[in-house]
Amino acid sequence: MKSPIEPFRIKVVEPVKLLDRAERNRMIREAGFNVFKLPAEAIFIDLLTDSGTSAMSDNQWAGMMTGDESYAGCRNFYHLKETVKDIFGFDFILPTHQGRAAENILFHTMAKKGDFIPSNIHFDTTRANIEFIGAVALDCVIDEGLDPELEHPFKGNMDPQKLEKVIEEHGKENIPLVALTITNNSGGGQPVSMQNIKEISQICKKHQLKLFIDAARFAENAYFIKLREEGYADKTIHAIVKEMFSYADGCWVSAKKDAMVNIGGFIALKDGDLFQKLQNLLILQEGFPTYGGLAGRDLEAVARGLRDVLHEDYLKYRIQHTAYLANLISEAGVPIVKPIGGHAVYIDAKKFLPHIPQSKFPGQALTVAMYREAGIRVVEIGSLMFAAKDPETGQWKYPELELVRLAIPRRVYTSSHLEYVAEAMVKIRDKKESLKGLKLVYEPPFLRHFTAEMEEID
Ligand code: P71
Repeated sequence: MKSPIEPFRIKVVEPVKLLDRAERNRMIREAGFNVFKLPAEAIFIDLLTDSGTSAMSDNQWAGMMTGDESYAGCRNFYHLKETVKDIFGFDFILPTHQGRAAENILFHTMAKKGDFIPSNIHFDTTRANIEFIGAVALDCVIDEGLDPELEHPFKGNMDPQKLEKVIEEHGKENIPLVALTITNNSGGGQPVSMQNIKEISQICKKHQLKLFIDAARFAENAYFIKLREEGYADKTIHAIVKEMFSYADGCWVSAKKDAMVNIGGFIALKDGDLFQKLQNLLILQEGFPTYGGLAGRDLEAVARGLRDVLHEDYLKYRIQHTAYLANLISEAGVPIVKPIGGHAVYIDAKKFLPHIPQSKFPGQALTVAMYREAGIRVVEIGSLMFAAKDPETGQWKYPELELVRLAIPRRVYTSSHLEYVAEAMVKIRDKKESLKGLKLVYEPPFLRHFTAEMEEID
């Protein structure tokens, strides 16, 4: 596969430095073999997340200088409101400082203890916000979406029958809203089809339920619809996005992904009464409704980023860029999740390192090896992140999937950076039997992957 051509040129550069091997060994040891504890300056290529790590365009940076920092009614809010109306079709918008703040406000206002909230797969922060109020987050993705090797064009789809069953079992009065995560991050960045959005929306309408979209990667999803779904090849991304959201009552957005800003988020919706209710909590927790936890300049960068991301040449490059890395890794015989998602490549660590059992964290062993070998930071999405002790038996339960995610920041790394990452993978492949498992020496009570400390097992 040829490397895709970047549809931009580089105007500002940020130096990155590769520490030598001895220093990398020292750094990872001092970090307790936890890459979240590494200082970013010790990293050469950072694929920890695509969230808030993108490069803004000259147009976005120029917009930052037009920030109106008035407490109430700043012009950038009106620009963002108009942009959201034009792209998503929603009349009401509430800015938040990032995605999880939008989730907190939405679920605290709409849901209560004992409620049920179905989604294809809830992202971690969504699930945590739902569980925090005592409600239950239910994943209803199609069965194909749970098999890492199966090829399916829309593995992020929700199973309509699973949704109907949830409604029948728990009662529509206990379901404040149905959610759809596009693209489906926890399922490998897989898209949801237009047909599926439409079908889920029809089920919601039939039961008078509200449908909300977790739209962090809405443009990547729209591009997959254009590529893979019949009838959309000749439509613009703008038209596809408009149609996607026409089936929903609202959405929440972490603008740190497809809106290509370093911080920001929002809720957008149709219903004016619900907007009023959400606004009360927004004022309490985030700020006045025309800035909601952001500076005027940040609002402007979001408004401009939402337009930038609709450019088809950008999206074509974006999806090909991710696929370029995925194909290089896959051709080297390293097992990856298929088909290739929008924002990241996921490696199947259980299959790649069969000599390390899940109790010794094979995903984390590979994560450590990537840093040691080449100064690359990736993230484990496996037993370190998700294994839980059964409260009754005291036995550890390990997740089905043991993945390592290589998330690609937008407009930041060139194809030669990606080739360097793939070369590091090849070197690790050739000595994979020598990779060691790990044991925990410090473990916090929840979200342990962020602060846990480990040691290597000889
Ligand atoms: C990602 C993140 C960011 C992250 C979050 C938690 C731990 C590590 C990294 C954030 C998402 C997301 C979706 C679909 C809502 C949020 C929260 N993803 N929905 O993938 O992917 O947004 O980070 O702005 O609060 O690395 P927020």
